[in-house]
Amino acid sequence: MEKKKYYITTPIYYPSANFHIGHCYTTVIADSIARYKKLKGYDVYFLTGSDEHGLKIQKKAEEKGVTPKEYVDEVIKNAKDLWNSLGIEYNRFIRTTDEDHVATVQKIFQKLYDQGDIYKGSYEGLYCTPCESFWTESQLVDGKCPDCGREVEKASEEAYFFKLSKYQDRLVDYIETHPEFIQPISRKNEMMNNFIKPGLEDLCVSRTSFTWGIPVTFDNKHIVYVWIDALSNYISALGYLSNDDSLFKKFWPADLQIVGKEIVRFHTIIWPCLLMALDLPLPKQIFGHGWLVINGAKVSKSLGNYRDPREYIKEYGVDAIRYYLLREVPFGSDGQFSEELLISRYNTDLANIVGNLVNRTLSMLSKYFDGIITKSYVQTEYDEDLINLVLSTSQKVDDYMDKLEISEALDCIFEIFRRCNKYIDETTPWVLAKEENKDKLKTVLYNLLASIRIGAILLLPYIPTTANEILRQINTKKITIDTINDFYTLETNIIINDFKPIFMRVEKKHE
Ligand code: ME8
Repeated sequence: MEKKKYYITTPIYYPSANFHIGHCYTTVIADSIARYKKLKGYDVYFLTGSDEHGLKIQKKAEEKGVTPKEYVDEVIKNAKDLWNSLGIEYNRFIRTTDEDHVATVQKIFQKLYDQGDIYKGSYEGLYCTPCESFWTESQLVDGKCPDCGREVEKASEEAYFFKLSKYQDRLVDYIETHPEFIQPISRKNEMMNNFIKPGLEDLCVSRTSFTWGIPVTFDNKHIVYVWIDALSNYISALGYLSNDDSLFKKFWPADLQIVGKEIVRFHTIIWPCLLMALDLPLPKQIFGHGWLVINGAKVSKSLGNYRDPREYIKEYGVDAIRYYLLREVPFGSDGQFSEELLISRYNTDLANIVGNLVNRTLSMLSKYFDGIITKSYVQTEYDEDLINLVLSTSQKVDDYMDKLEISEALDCIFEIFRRCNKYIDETTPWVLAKEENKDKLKTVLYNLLASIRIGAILLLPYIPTTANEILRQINTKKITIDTINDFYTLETNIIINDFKPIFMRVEKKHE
């Protein structure tokens, strides 16, 4: 039987500066969902990338005395290094400077022009002559240019426009008949009431005032401006309008497109209208998540209020960061990021609950049975409750993941480890050892390891390094999802591998 397919995307981020913890947030979440789907047997395509054109990048490069391409190449090298150290398993990292993307964007622009959805007009805006930039009223700071603080003046330039207004009724109809399209639901209401229903204006899709962009083939003093270039990445990456569009045929429409709440608007208005104009199906869901904030302010490039995420990974380990991003903030809401909270999550959940449990259990097995896993027929009165909880977890995780309640799914898996710690308190293995009650002791240690094995498999999508290390220490070969419905799958007469605590409690290392 052909595997079910799943296509998931993150936004493509601006490489005007190195990626920060906010970019890590979206990407780690998408990666965990992709890994979860793979674990469940789906054929997954996971796309992320970078949005490399535009005046801001052109200016940054000029300031540094390099070409825009040289400038972004450096940032992208760091970004790929960051994704690598965060364990991001993407299928493709698309760059809008990639040749195939450029070619597809040019074909899309041409097609829309040929069919009358793009037309020539003039763009009116507030222009800062020294910066050669157009601004909107709301972008100005104290009525002046937000970049240099100088006066701006009304100006107009020739530009191409996309007929967004033509698709308004179809868009309203689609959103109303597809309640799952924009999630969470609050964002759907906001889009409908604040932006769509008041009326859509045609969108300016080209510029002549700067050059760092994709040239319009039929009028090459124009470059494609922002959204047609950026949004098309989700289909150009799969080979849309190219010689080989097999990936496109297989994976489009996307199952899930994750974006931060500030760009929901572009993804739920411009993007669907563009797809309608291209006569393509719409993605099944756009999910707009909340922001990570530090001391009340959004983590952002322009504020620069953050440290390089690679430093956190070096100090606390990759899974401390992944776990924090996945667990701390309910998906959809805003949430705090701070080193104190990161350390506290690390110590209470990772070190105390999981780390301690695995280490205590393996130490006891090593001490009492030379590290050999065995089983006996003697039972304890606490087994049934433990086993029931462990075996019921996978379904609960699936239910949460279906609703993208990732923090809740993780908490539910941790319930296994918390229950195991309670089981140790209930059965007191050290007392069983003293009483030479070896059969009962075997049962207790087997049940603990069997539960830890299942918990570790369930953890694979979220904190894969830790989950794999636990499975390695136990030395089990039963590590696939189809082995977790039978509690007794854990092998006997195997010797556990060398082990050491997976997490050591940490103190803050940085002011
Ligand atoms: O908007 N909290 O790029 P960008 C959570 N190139 N997520 C955050 C965040 C924060 N504080 N800060 C950033 C762009 N993000 C465009 C997108 S898509 C076709 C084009 C994440 O570099 C979040 O996913 O400004 C947000 O939407 C994205 O980074 C913005 O990245």
